[in-house]
Amino acid sequence: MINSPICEMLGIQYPLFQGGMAWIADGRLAAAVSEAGGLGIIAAGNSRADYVREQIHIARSLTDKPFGVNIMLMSRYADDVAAIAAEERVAAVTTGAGNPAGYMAMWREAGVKVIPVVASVAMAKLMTRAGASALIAEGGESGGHVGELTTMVLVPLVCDATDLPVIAAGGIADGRGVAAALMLGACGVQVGTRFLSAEECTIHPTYKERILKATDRGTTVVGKRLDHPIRCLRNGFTRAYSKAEYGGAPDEELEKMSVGAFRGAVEEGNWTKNCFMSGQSAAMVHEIQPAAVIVRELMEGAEPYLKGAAAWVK
Ligand code: TUI
Repeated sequence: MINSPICEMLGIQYPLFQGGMAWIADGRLAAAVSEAGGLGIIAAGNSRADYVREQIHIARSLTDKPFGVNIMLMSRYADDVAAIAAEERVAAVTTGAGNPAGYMAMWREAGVKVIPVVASVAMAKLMTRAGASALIAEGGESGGHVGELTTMVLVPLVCDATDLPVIAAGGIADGRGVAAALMLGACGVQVGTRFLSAEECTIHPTYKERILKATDRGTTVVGKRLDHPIRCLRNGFTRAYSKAEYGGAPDEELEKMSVGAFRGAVEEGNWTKNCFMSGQSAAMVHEIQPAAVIVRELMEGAEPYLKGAAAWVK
Protein backbone atom coordinates (compact mmCIF):
# COMPACT_ATOMS: atom_id res chain seq x y z
CA MET A 1 0.00 0.00 0.00
CA ILE A 2 1.27 3.46 -0.86
CA ASN A 3 1.80 5.58 2.23
CA SER A 4 3.73 8.83 2.76
CA PRO A 5 4.38 11.51 5.42
CA ILE A 6 1.24 13.42 4.34
CA CYS A 7 -0.86 10.43 5.53
CA GLU A 8 0.46 10.75 9.06
CA MET A 9 0.16 14.55 9.03
CA LEU A 10 -3.55 14.37 8.19
CA GLY A 11 -4.57 10.97 9.59
CA ILE A 12 -5.56 9.59 6.17
CA GLN A 13 -4.97 6.15 4.64
CA TYR A 14 -3.94 7.16 1.09
CA PRO A 15 -1.95 10.27 0.01
CA LEU A 16 -4.78 11.30 -2.32
CA PHE A 17 -6.67 14.61 -2.15
CA GLN A 18 -9.89 15.21 -4.05
CA GLY A 19 -9.63 18.59 -5.78
CA GLY A 20 -11.66 21.49 -4.33
CA MET A 21 -13.75 22.04 -7.46
CA ALA A 22 -15.81 25.24 -7.21
CA TRP A 23 -19.61 24.71 -7.31
CA ILE A 24 -19.01 20.95 -7.51
CA ALA A 25 -17.16 19.52 -4.51
CA ASP A 26 -19.79 19.45 -1.75
CA GLY A 27 -20.01 17.73 1.63
CA ARG A 28 -21.31 14.49 0.12
CA LEU A 29 -18.50 14.07 -2.41
CA ALA A 30 -15.88 15.05 0.19
CA ALA A 31 -17.28 12.57 2.72
CA ALA A 32 -17.28 9.76 0.13
CA VAL A 33 -13.60 10.37 -0.70
CA SER A 34 -12.62 10.63 2.97
CA GLU A 35 -14.55 7.44 3.82
CA ALA A 36 -12.57 5.72 1.05
CA GLY A 37 -9.30 6.72 2.74
CA GLY A 38 -8.35 9.88 0.80
CA LEU A 39 -8.81 13.51 1.80
CA GLY A 40 -12.18 14.81 0.64
CA ILE A 41 -12.31 18.57 0.15
CA ILE A 42 -15.34 20.85 0.22
CA ALA A 43 -14.99 23.73 -2.25
CA ALA A 44 -16.11 27.14 -1.05
CA GLY A 45 -15.78 28.62 -4.56
CA ASN A 46 -17.81 31.81 -4.71
CA SER A 47 -20.36 30.52 -2.18
CA ARG A 48 -21.44 32.31 0.96
CA ALA A 49 -20.01 31.19 4.28
CA ASP A 50 -23.28 29.68 5.58
CA TYR A 51 -23.33 27.27 2.60
CA VAL A 52 -19.81 26.15 3.49
CA ARG A 53 -20.72 25.61 7.15
CA GLU A 54 -23.73 23.54 6.09
CA GLN A 55 -21.54 21.38 3.82
CA ILE A 56 -19.04 20.84 6.66
CA HIS A 57 -21.91 19.61 8.85
CA ILE A 58 -23.19 17.33 6.05
CA ALA A 59 -19.71 15.82 5.66
CA ARG A 60 -19.43 15.31 9.44
CA SER A 61 -22.78 13.51 9.44
CA LEU A 62 -21.48 11.09 6.78
CA THR A 63 -17.93 10.38 7.96
CA ASP A 64 -15.75 10.47 11.07
CA LYS A 65 -12.65 10.72 8.89
CA PRO A 66 -10.72 13.96 8.26
CA PHE A 67 -11.65 16.25 5.36
CA GLY A 68 -10.67 19.71 4.16
CA VAL A 69 -12.10 22.96 2.82
CA ASN A 70 -10.80 24.74 -0.28
CA ILE A 71 -10.94 28.52 -0.21
CA MET A 72 -10.99 30.37 -3.51
CA LEU A 73 -9.20 33.56 -2.56
CA MET A 74 -10.76 35.70 -5.30
CA SER A 75 -14.19 35.15 -3.73
CA ARG A 76 -15.75 38.14 -2.02
CA TYR A 77 -16.69 35.75 0.82
CA ALA A 78 -13.13 34.48 1.36
CA ASP A 79 -12.74 36.27 4.75
CA ASP A 80 -15.93 34.73 6.14
CA VAL A 81 -15.19 31.25 4.80
CA ALA A 82 -11.65 31.42 6.19
CA ALA A 83 -13.07 32.20 9.66
CA ILE A 84 -15.54 29.31 9.47
CA ALA A 85 -12.81 26.83 8.51
CA ALA A 86 -10.95 27.85 11.68
CA GLU A 87 -14.07 27.82 13.86
CA GLU A 88 -15.09 24.37 12.61
CA ARG A 89 -11.52 23.10 12.99
CA VAL A 90 -11.50 21.17 9.73
CA ALA A 91 -8.43 18.98 9.24
CA ALA A 92 -6.97 21.08 6.43
CA VAL A 93 -7.54 24.18 4.36
CA THR A 94 -6.35 24.29 0.79
CA THR A 95 -6.35 27.60 -1.07
CA GLY A 96 -6.43 28.62 -4.70
CA ALA A 97 -6.18 31.62 -6.99
CA GLY A 98 -4.25 33.87 -4.61
CA ASN A 99 -2.04 34.37 -1.56
CA PRO A 100 -3.48 33.10 1.76
CA ALA A 101 -0.69 34.50 3.99
CA GLY A 102 -3.07 36.84 5.83
CA TYR A 103 -5.15 33.92 7.18
CA MET A 104 -2.40 31.47 8.00
CA ALA A 105 -1.83 32.40 11.67
CA MET A 106 -5.56 32.07 12.39
CA TRP A 107 -5.73 28.60 10.83
CA ARG A 108 -2.58 27.36 12.50
CA GLU A 109 -3.80 28.55 15.93
CA ALA A 110 -6.99 26.54 15.34
CA GLY A 111 -4.90 23.44 14.56
CA VAL A 112 -5.91 23.48 10.89
CA LYS A 113 -3.22 22.32 8.45
CA VAL A 114 -2.62 24.93 5.74
CA ILE A 115 -1.94 23.59 2.25
CA PRO A 116 -1.86 26.32 -0.43
CA VAL A 117 -2.01 25.57 -4.14
CA VAL A 118 1.02 27.05 -5.89
CA ALA A 119 1.58 27.38 -9.62
CA SER A 120 5.13 28.83 -9.48
CA VAL A 121 8.41 28.46 -7.61
CA ALA A 122 8.16 32.03 -6.23
CA MET A 123 4.77 31.24 -4.67
CA ALA A 124 6.12 27.96 -3.26
CA LYS A 125 8.97 29.81 -1.54
CA LEU A 126 6.64 32.51 -0.24
CA MET A 127 4.20 29.96 1.21
CA THR A 128 7.04 27.96 2.78
CA ARG A 129 8.30 31.09 4.55
CA ALA A 130 4.76 32.02 5.60
CA GLY A 131 4.41 28.72 7.51
CA ALA A 132 2.40 26.39 5.27
CA SER A 133 2.14 22.73 6.36
CA ALA A 134 2.46 21.32 2.82
CA LEU A 135 2.08 22.58 -0.76
CA ILE A 136 -0.02 21.50 -3.73
CA ALA A 137 1.94 22.06 -6.96
CA GLU A 138 -0.73 22.36 -9.65
CA GLY A 139 0.20 22.18 -13.31
CA GLY A 140 -1.70 23.79 -16.16
CA GLU A 141 -3.26 20.47 -17.24
CA SER A 142 -5.77 21.05 -14.42
CA GLY A 143 -9.28 22.28 -14.84
CA GLY A 144 -10.48 25.71 -13.77
CA HIS A 145 -8.09 28.54 -12.90
CA VAL A 146 -4.64 27.50 -14.15
CA GLY A 147 -1.03 28.60 -14.14
CA GLU A 148 1.39 28.39 -17.08
CA LEU A 149 3.70 25.55 -16.05
CA THR A 150 3.03 21.87 -16.65
CA THR A 151 2.92 19.35 -13.82
CA MET A 152 6.03 17.62 -15.23
CA VAL A 153 8.09 20.81 -14.80
CA LEU A 154 6.41 22.45 -11.81
CA VAL A 155 6.48 19.49 -9.40
CA PRO A 156 10.26 18.85 -9.42
CA LEU A 157 10.97 22.60 -9.32
CA VAL A 158 8.69 23.04 -6.28
CA CYS A 159 10.21 19.95 -4.60
CA ASP A 160 13.65 21.57 -5.02
CA ALA A 161 12.41 24.89 -3.62
CA THR A 162 10.86 23.62 -0.35
CA ASP A 163 11.37 21.10 2.46
CA LEU A 164 7.60 20.76 2.88
CA PRO A 165 5.66 17.75 1.60
CA VAL A 166 4.53 18.42 -1.99
CA ILE A 167 1.27 17.15 -3.48
CA ALA A 168 1.18 16.98 -7.28
CA ALA A 169 -1.92 18.10 -9.18
CA GLY A 170 -2.85 18.50 -12.82
CA GLY A 171 -3.35 15.73 -15.36
CA ILE A 172 -3.46 12.87 -12.85
CA ALA A 173 -6.40 10.53 -13.47
CA ASP A 174 -5.11 6.97 -13.10
CA GLY A 175 -2.46 4.85 -11.43
CA ARG A 176 0.18 5.79 -13.99
CA GLY A 177 -0.24 9.46 -13.10
CA VAL A 178 0.04 8.71 -9.39
CA ALA A 179 3.22 6.68 -9.98
CA ALA A 180 4.70 9.47 -12.14
CA ALA A 181 3.92 12.11 -9.49
CA LEU A 182 5.79 10.10 -6.86
CA MET A 183 8.73 9.74 -9.26
CA LEU A 184 8.82 13.53 -9.64
CA GLY A 185 9.31 13.87 -5.89
CA ALA A 186 5.74 14.44 -4.74
CA CYS A 187 4.50 12.58 -1.66
CA GLY A 188 0.87 12.60 -2.76
CA VAL A 189 -1.55 13.64 -5.47
CA GLN A 190 -4.61 15.80 -5.89
CA VAL A 191 -7.20 14.63 -8.40
CA GLY A 192 -10.16 16.69 -9.57
CA THR A 193 -11.48 15.82 -13.02
CA ARG A 194 -11.64 12.05 -12.44
CA PHE A 195 -14.05 12.68 -9.54
CA LEU A 196 -16.48 14.49 -11.88
CA SER A 197 -17.55 10.97 -12.88
CA ALA A 198 -18.08 9.80 -9.30
CA GLU A 199 -21.55 8.54 -8.47
CA GLU A 200 -21.54 10.88 -5.46
CA CYS A 201 -20.74 13.92 -7.64
CA THR A 202 -24.04 15.74 -8.19
CA ILE A 203 -23.23 17.81 -11.31
CA HIS A 204 -25.79 17.96 -14.14
CA PRO A 205 -25.94 14.69 -16.16
CA THR A 206 -24.90 16.60 -19.32
CA TYR A 207 -21.67 17.66 -17.55
CA LYS A 208 -20.83 14.01 -16.74
CA GLU A 209 -21.76 12.88 -20.24
CA ARG A 210 -19.46 15.49 -21.81
CA ILE A 211 -16.57 14.53 -19.52
CA LEU A 212 -16.96 10.89 -20.55
CA LYS A 213 -17.05 11.89 -24.23
CA ALA A 214 -14.03 14.21 -24.10
CA THR A 215 -10.97 13.33 -26.19
CA ASP A 216 -7.34 14.49 -26.12
CA ARG A 217 -7.96 18.03 -27.44
CA GLY A 218 -11.29 18.35 -25.66
CA THR A 219 -10.27 21.20 -23.34
CA THR A 220 -8.98 24.71 -23.96
CA VAL A 221 -8.00 27.76 -21.90
CA VAL A 222 -10.04 30.96 -22.04
CA GLY A 223 -9.68 34.20 -20.09
CA LYS A 224 -5.95 34.85 -20.47
CA ARG A 225 -6.55 38.43 -21.60
CA LEU A 226 -8.24 39.31 -18.31
CA ASP A 227 -5.58 37.42 -16.32
CA HIS A 228 -8.02 34.71 -15.23
CA PRO A 229 -7.10 31.75 -17.42
CA ILE A 230 -9.69 28.98 -17.03
CA ARG A 231 -9.36 25.49 -18.54
CA CYS A 232 -12.69 24.05 -19.62
CA LEU A 233 -14.27 21.74 -22.17
CA ARG A 234 -14.10 23.10 -25.73
CA ASN A 235 -17.67 24.02 -26.74
CA GLY A 236 -19.89 26.81 -28.05
CA PHE A 237 -19.07 28.95 -25.02
CA THR A 238 -15.30 28.70 -25.48
CA ARG A 239 -15.59 29.41 -29.23
CA ALA A 240 -17.71 32.53 -28.63
CA TYR A 241 -15.52 33.68 -25.74
CA SER A 242 -12.26 33.19 -27.65
CA LYS A 243 -13.66 35.07 -30.62
CA ALA A 244 -14.54 38.00 -28.36
CA GLU A 245 -11.27 37.74 -26.41
CA TYR A 246 -9.02 37.78 -29.47
CA GLY A 247 -11.33 39.95 -31.58
CA GLY A 248 -10.86 43.01 -29.38
CA ALA A 249 -14.15 42.98 -27.43
CA PRO A 250 -14.12 45.37 -24.46
CA ASP A 251 -13.31 43.88 -21.02
CA GLU A 252 -16.86 44.49 -19.77
CA GLU A 253 -18.27 42.37 -22.58
CA LEU A 254 -15.97 39.47 -21.65
CA GLU A 255 -16.92 39.78 -18.00
CA LYS A 256 -20.61 39.77 -18.92
CA MET A 257 -20.20 36.62 -21.00
CA SER A 258 -18.90 34.60 -18.08
CA VAL A 259 -21.50 35.66 -15.48
CA GLY A 260 -23.34 32.52 -14.39
CA ALA A 261 -21.60 30.36 -17.03
CA PHE A 262 -19.68 28.18 -14.49
CA ARG A 263 -22.52 27.65 -12.07
CA GLY A 264 -24.89 27.12 -15.00
CA ALA A 265 -22.79 24.19 -16.25
CA VAL A 266 -23.18 22.45 -12.90
CA GLU A 267 -26.85 23.23 -12.32
CA GLU A 268 -28.42 23.53 -15.80
CA GLY A 269 -25.90 21.77 -18.05
CA ASN A 270 -26.54 23.96 -21.10
CA TRP A 271 -23.86 22.63 -23.47
CA THR A 272 -23.96 25.52 -25.92
CA LYS A 273 -24.02 28.39 -23.40
CA ASN A 274 -22.26 27.29 -20.22
CA CYS A 275 -18.59 26.91 -19.28
CA PHE A 276 -17.69 23.37 -18.16
CA MET A 277 -14.43 23.53 -16.20
CA SER A 278 -12.34 20.42 -16.74
CA GLY A 279 -8.75 19.26 -16.79
CA GLN A 280 -7.06 17.71 -19.81
CA SER A 281 -7.44 14.35 -18.10
CA ALA A 282 -11.16 14.27 -19.01
CA ALA A 283 -9.95 12.21 -21.97
CA MET A 284 -8.87 9.54 -19.46
CA VAL A 285 -12.24 9.36 -17.69
CA HIS A 286 -14.32 6.51 -19.09
CA GLU A 287 -17.02 5.49 -16.66
CA ILE A 288 -19.22 6.53 -13.78
CA GLN A 289 -18.02 4.83 -10.60
CA PRO A 290 -18.39 5.17 -6.84
CA ALA A 291 -15.76 7.53 -5.36
CA ALA A 292 -14.35 4.64 -3.33
CA VAL A 293 -13.65 2.65 -6.51
CA ILE A 294 -11.92 5.67 -8.07
CA VAL A 295 -9.71 6.09 -4.99
CA ARG A 296 -8.81 2.39 -5.00
CA GLU A 297 -8.11 2.27 -8.75
CA LEU A 298 -5.83 5.31 -8.55
CA MET A 299 -3.83 4.11 -5.56
CA GLU A 300 -3.69 0.37 -6.23
CA GLY A 301 -3.24 1.07 -9.94
CA ALA A 302 0.02 2.92 -9.22
CA GLU A 303 1.68 -0.01 -7.48
CA PRO A 304 2.56 -2.18 -10.51
CA TYR A 305 4.12 0.85 -12.25
CA LEU A 306 6.21 1.74 -9.21
CA LYS A 307 7.31 -1.85 -8.64
CA GLY A 308 7.94 -2.36 -12.36
CA ALA A 309 10.09 0.77 -12.69
CA ALA A 310 13.10 -1.08 -11.24
CA ALA A 311 13.08 -3.38 -14.29
CA TRP A 312 14.44 -0.50 -16.40
CA VAL A 313 17.57 -0.23 -14.25
CA LYS A 314 20.34 -2.53 -15.48
O1 TUI B 1 -7.88 27.82 -7.83
C1 TUI B 1 -7.68 26.96 -8.65
N1 TUI B 1 -8.60 26.60 -9.56
C2 TUI B 1 -9.85 27.15 -9.66
S1 TUI B 1 -10.52 28.32 -8.65
C3 TUI B 1 -11.91 28.31 -9.54
S2 TUI B 1 -13.26 29.32 -9.15
C4 TUI B 1 -13.28 30.43 -10.41
N2 TUI B 1 -14.39 30.53 -11.07
C5 TUI B 1 -14.52 31.41 -12.06
C6 TUI B 1 -13.50 32.25 -12.37
C7 TUI B 1 -12.31 32.14 -11.70
C8 TUI B 1 -12.19 31.21 -10.70
C9 TUI B 1 -11.82 27.43 -10.55
N3 TUI B 1 -10.67 26.78 -10.59
N4 TUI B 1 -6.51 26.31 -8.67
C10 TUI B 1 -5.46 26.63 -7.81
C11 TUI B 1 -4.56 27.62 -8.42
N5 TUI B 1 -4.11 28.63 -7.77
N6 TUI B 1 -4.11 27.62 -9.66
C12 TUI B 1 -3.32 28.73 -9.79
C13 TUI B 1 -3.32 29.34 -8.57
C14 TUI B 1 -2.64 30.51 -8.13
C15 TUI B 1 -2.51 31.62 -8.94
C16 TUI B 1 -1.88 32.74 -8.47
C17 TUI B 1 -2.13 30.53 -6.83
C18 TUI B 1 -1.52 31.65 -6.37
C19 TUI B 1 -1.38 32.74 -7.19
O2 TUI B 1 -0.72 33.80 -6.67
C20 TUI B 1 -1.25 35.07 -6.85
C21 TUI B 1 -0.50 36.00 -5.97
O3 TUI B 1 -1.19 36.73 -5.26
O4 TUI B 1 0.72 35.98 -6.02
